[in-house]
Amino acid sequence: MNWQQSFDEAVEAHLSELEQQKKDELRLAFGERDMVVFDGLLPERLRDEMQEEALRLLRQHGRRRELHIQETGNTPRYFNSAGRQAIAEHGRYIPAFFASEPIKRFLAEINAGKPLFPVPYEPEEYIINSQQAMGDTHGWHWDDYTFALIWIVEAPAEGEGALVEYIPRTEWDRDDKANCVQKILESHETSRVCIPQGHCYLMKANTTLHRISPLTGSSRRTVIVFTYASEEDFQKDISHETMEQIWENEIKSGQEAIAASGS
Ligand SMILES: O=C(O)CCC(=O)C(=O)O
Ligand SMILES: [Fe+2]
Repeated sequence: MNWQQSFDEAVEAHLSELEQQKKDELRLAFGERDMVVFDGLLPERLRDEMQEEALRLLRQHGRRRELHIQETGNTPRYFNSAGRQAIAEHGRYIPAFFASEPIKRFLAEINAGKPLFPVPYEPEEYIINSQQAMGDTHGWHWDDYTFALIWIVEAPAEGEGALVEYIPRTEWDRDDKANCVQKILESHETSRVCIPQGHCYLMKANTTLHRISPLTGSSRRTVIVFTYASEEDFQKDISHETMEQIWENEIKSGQEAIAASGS
């Protein structure tokens, strides 16, 4: 049995023990808010190994990001980050999680039976982000693809900010980049939640305006971001300006590596 098969077998056995009532609750909550927080997605051993892997990859391959993104009204991105390429090369658990069929099937159940697909754009498959300096924040934005599954590896201490703030069922008006975020903030109420370590949340991130508020203390908040596409995403012409700005050098060097290998 190869690594992916043994990972999937352990996940499948674990998820088969989850009660139908729990799954129904998650589906209803996601249907209402396009966002749901839960835990117990992985058996404890895999959860701990994946979290340790994320911290190791962040230590060894993390890079500082400090920029503002024009497409979302100049909102800030201040955090440390390890990208998809480094994770794919040096990680085992995170790539296996992303490719796991039992996990995708489980997420599809939460999504009222509609399937989730791997994104057709490698740099967005999975990323590790970490707010670790005072003021670090992942500013207001929408994602390019429909679904984000975010795994909390380190949660901020209570009262130290770094909350998930979100406004579901909102549209990214790319024809009004300068004001699109501000207009929504002024006309909608913001929900906010602190998500504990080892928990995760599923969000319809392309139609939910969201941010991680500034870290106000000395604790850290570290996450693994997994991105999945909906069937509709494949009918759209999705651009990747935000990712390309945050990951400019890595994406270029990845393309160079592909060009050099002749594929
Ligand atoms: O850190 C989080 O919980 C969200 C990250 C996020 O929104 C993103 O990477 O697009
Ligand atoms: Fe996002």
